[in-house]
Amino acid sequence: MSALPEDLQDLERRLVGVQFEPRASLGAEILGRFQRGDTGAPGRPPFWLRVRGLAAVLALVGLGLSVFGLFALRSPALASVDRCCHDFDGGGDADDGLLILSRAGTEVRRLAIYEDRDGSRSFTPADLIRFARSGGPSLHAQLLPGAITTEFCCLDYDGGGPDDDALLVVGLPPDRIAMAAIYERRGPPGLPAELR
Ligand SMILES: [Ca+2]
Ligand SMILES: [Ca+2]
Ligand SMILES: [Ca+2]
Repeated sequence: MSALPEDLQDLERRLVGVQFEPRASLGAEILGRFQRGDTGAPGRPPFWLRVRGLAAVLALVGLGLSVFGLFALRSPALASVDRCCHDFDGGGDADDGLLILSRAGTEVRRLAIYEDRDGSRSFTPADLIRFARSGGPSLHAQLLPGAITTEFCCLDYDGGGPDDDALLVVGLPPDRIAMAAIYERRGPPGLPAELR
């Protein structure tokens, strides 16, 4: 075995004497990375980055749902109208209100007339329904002598926007209503084209 040259022998001794010891702060550094969720695994984004990505996806989904909800709420399919107060029943006091649920500007789904008992000038639980119907116009009481037919014009009763609707009420004073329907007023008073 040939002996190493003098200069290489010195280098060998120094290499043998080298000892690898972790620095005192290494444990804390590793623990810190773990607590931050940084696995350091190659080819995989850090945990916090994945959480951020998930949050972004959820935010986008939420935004989509919100926009959908907004469109659903703003859907022009149905409109509700609450008009108060007039003397619809002929009793003498302007204490009656009209409720209508309709396809905006067209078909009337529900129509009701209430007495605004609490004076709120809107339909509230304290009020009394005097007349209610679903679907098309129909007679709810026999046309007794003394029935009064009154036209109220013109307001936006169907929720279509313009104040172009008339309300026709057959009242039995002082507080009964036999029939109520609305129609679009086109031209001078006369027979309505279509009661709704
Ligand atoms: Ca009344
Ligand atoms: Ca009320
Ligand atoms: Ca209308």
